[in-house]
Amino acid sequence: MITALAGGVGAARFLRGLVEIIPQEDLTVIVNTGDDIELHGLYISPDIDIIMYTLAGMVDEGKGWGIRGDTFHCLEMLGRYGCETWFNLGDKDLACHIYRTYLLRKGLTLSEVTEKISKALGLRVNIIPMTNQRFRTIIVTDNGRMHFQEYLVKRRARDRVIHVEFEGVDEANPAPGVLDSILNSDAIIICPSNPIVSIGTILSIRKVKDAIERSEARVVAISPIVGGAPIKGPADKLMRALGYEVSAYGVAEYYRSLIDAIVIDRVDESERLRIESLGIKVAVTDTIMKSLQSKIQLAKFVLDLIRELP
Ligand code: FO1
Repeated sequence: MITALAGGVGAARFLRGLVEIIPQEDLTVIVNTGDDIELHGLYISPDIDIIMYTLAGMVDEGKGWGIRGDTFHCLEMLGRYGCETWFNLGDKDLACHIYRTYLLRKGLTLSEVTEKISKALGLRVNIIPMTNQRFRTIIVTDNGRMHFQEYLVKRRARDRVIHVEFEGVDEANPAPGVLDSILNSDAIIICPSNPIVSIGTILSIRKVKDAIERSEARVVAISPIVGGAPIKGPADKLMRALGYEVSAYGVAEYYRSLIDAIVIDRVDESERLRIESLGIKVAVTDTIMKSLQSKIQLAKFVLDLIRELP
């Protein structure tokens, strides 16, 4: 059994390769919900949707989110009614948010809803939100406090980040299945996602971090920072704001108490010795995932590395 900790696009691309080489039933994905947002009366869970759409082969590969070939007629009409349209919700994508919101209002939990939607999309992977409780990532900037999506999408990450807050962290319990999966897995993979706002949110739930520390599973991270910059998204700005070096080394340092090994890109090979000095094994390969072949290759590399770990 394998447990993966995941954010959105980078994680989904890696997992797309992984499900080509292991049975879907053997994989549990614990997904960040700090990015979740309510818009137009609907509950949107972007990272869960990105993972589901990607594994179901429906995602818009170019953007990494949303559904391939989707149209935006509903959003256009919402704009005519004066609603905000900065968050691009496609017509087919909206069906997921409508159904999710309907089920949540009926009293189902986010994990029950996620299971229903992922099964309906034909998936056999166990996709679990990190928590069923309200949890929001708030970015504190020189321009005020704002929801993560407002910082990233509406304001295009242009504000200077001062601090990151996790609203609801003190009350958040892991969703059912999260701790069991961590404690009963042979391996835990930290996907190439934003360390601060995708994986950091999951680890901010004390019981989750404790379970990973206690687990006998081998823990491997894949660096989302390549050549000193994130493959996608604002990880550089957030890492810098929190005092981490924007490098594969900075990622290793962030995960230091949890991981046995880290996979870094060939361009970062020169960081090997510094990372090894933290007591972390380093494995070097190509980590940029453009084609399905490259995703499978990276997944195989990670599985081989896990097998080699003591
Ligand atoms: N990202 C954008 O950059 N612009 C968007 O308009 C946008 C809309 C969107 C709609 C549904 C969805 O599931 C994801 C969407 N994303 C959009 C991606 C999302 O903001 C982030 O990439 C994740 O939250 C970070 O993992």
